[in-house]
Amino acid sequence: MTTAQERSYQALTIDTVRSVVEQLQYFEDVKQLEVSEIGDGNLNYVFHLQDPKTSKSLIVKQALPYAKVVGESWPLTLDRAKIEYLSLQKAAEVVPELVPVVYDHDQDLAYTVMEDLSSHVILRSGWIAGNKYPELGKHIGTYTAQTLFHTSDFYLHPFTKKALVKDFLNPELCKITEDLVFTDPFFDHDTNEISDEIRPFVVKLWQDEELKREAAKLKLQFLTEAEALLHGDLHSGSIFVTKDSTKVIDPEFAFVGPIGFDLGSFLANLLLNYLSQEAHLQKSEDLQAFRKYLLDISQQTWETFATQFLELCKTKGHFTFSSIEGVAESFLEKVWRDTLGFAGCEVVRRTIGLAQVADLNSIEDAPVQIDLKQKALTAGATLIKNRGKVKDIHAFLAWVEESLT
Ligand code: SR1
Ligand code: MG
Repeated sequence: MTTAQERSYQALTIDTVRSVVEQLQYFEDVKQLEVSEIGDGNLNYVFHLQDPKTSKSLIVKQALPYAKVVGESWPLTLDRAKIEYLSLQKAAEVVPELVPVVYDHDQDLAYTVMEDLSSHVILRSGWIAGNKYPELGKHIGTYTAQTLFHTSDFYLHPFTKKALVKDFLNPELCKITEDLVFTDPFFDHDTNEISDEIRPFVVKLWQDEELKREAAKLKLQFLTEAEALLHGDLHSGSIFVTKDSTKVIDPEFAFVGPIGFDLGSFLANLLLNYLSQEAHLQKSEDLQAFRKYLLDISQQTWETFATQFLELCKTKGHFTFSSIEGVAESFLEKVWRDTLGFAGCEVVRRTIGLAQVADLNSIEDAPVQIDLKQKALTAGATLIKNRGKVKDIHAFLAWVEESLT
């Protein structure tokens, strides 16, 4: 069925995209703009517009009515553009320095005009190249603590919270996650991409009843726990960085869900990079130093998140029980457990599922790639099954050093 919104929708082109920025009066003459389509994600068009005289530039991101990664055979709601726009607005209320500036949004054409972040690089590419971003842990810890606390029941009036849940219902994009993260990788599903060499290893995972039981519990949590407004897809491809700046982009999967999902997605993609560095960094001292950096980032992320979230609960919380010793603390223990479990699911799906990661797939030495994928799968399964046993960030760091180094 075609919705009214889809009837007035047209995909923008290199030529027509100029007209959508004209009314902003940001550029002197839109006819002079140099325009290119630079989208390399799975779902959208991303146009880069630049005035060659002044070097002023903007990004126009437009949702397509299907998933670009698969093609027109996979229709996908345009509502995600509005969800992304609203989510960026919400994040800008509490962490404006950690998200791109948004200039305009059109619901019918499903585009958003935003700050050009070409001075930054995508974190995944930066990490694969072995570059360090020292502020990243503090930034992602702050981003998660501030966005998640301020949209949780610890802060919001129950009526406001329910309205938030309603405003951010995102059933189609949630279904993608429910399938691609929490279901398909645990079964012999045709969305998976599994080479013949690792298939026998994966078949053993599919026979692991305990793994499936625990993955099912995590999927049920994702389906039912409306704890806070999540980014919903916080992997290293959704983060732009420089040495001292971090910008979180692409919250089109935003919805009100379990807090550990955002932290778990970030941690999982960090772990995948940690593993892959065995192939990317040749010198053992470089490898050791980079892995130490990644562990420091994971520690700083969790500690910044937990410290700020707890402090906010005690000082700004409207939840009647917040001041009772142990209430916020035990909630954070639950979030930690969930973080590990969700990280495990993300590691598994990024290794054998539909949307895999360049960290592993760019490794040219096939036997090394196969070995690292098997290590990743073992690590993911361990996190899912043992999430209740890895008590804190220190135990997690010790486990990574012992099992993945
Ligand atoms: C069909 S979309 C595949 C993946 O790309 C997005 O970035 C999400 O991670 C999704 O799971
Ligand atoms: Mg994305």
